[in-house]
Amino acid sequence: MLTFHSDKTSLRQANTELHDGVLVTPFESPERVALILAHLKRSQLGEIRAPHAYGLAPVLAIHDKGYVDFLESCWQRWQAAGHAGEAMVNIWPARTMCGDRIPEAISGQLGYYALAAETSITQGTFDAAMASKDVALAAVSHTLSSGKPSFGLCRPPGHHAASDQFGGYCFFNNAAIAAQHARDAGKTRVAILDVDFHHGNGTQQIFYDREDVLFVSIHGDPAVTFPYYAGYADEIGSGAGEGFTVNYPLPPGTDVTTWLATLDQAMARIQAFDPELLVVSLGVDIFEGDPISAFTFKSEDFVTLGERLAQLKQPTTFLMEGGYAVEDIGVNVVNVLRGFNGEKAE
Ligand code: OKP
Ligand code: ZN
Repeated sequence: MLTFHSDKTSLRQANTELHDGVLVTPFESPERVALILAHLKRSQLGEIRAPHAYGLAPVLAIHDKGYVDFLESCWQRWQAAGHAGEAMVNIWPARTMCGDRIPEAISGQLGYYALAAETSITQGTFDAAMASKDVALAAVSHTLSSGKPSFGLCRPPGHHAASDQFGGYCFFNNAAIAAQHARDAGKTRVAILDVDFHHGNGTQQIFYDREDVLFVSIHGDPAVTFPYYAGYADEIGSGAGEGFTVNYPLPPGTDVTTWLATLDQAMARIQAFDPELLVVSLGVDIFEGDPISAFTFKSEDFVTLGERLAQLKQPTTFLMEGGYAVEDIGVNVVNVLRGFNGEKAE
């Protein structure tokens, strides 16, 4: 399977994440990509290619222009305002305020454009996000032109990024940008299956009222886990999009048998939709050893996941989302891709 990767994804080198009330080194680190790449090479999964630059047009097909301008200028403006640390949010347009005004000051704009506080913005964040969506676009373009599967080693991840909000380590919604690219290339129906432990609230929001992009997600129950305010089973889409958002929240600690039985339901829904392309938001944070998640996949279970997904017999693009157990991240990702290819675990 062809992998797409860009060295520029390592330009995101944030030092701080607000976690459990402490500023820690971010879980979403550049090492994640390095370790996946090393393992892809070791297991000879196939060629690794760099994407070309697709520019901002495919981003603006999904994201608000004011939001993109904000991301591009945020770090400069934060520094110009004389703030000492990395750019991070500490005030929001909360439910009890009007909320629709965009303030002038960078601190106020951060609250307008942020959906969570853990994710800081710093030098290189925008460039890495641009590289990440280029990886997604190159991967999906390869699948579109060849019908063959591909893997986009995106970083930063994308599925929490909404049309005009960043957070949960995400800035541009890579899966949404790729799906829209496929629509613009003439594919009528695109399915996005999100298997990351966390609900892809951004992807859901972007396509909530659309019937041409099916969004199906299996994730930790938002009643007790991030992102808390989206991913409930009764969120099914709206207007023309009603029935084209499908959420399977599962309790923390859910075993692999239950998870795979849920995948069967998700796949039945995808089959009924009859897509022309499948985009998999591939988070391997469903692994038992993940430091911030609570499902129980073992490394060999990722092979089973890949095998099951191959049964959909769709042109498929895998895009990297989460996964923070760095020692195991390479084997877990490669196992999904091997399973999909009909190969055994190592
Ligand atoms: C990004 B992706 C854990 C809080 C969670 C943010 C999680 C972002 C996950 N104590 N904070 O979906 O893997
Ligand atoms: Zn996740």
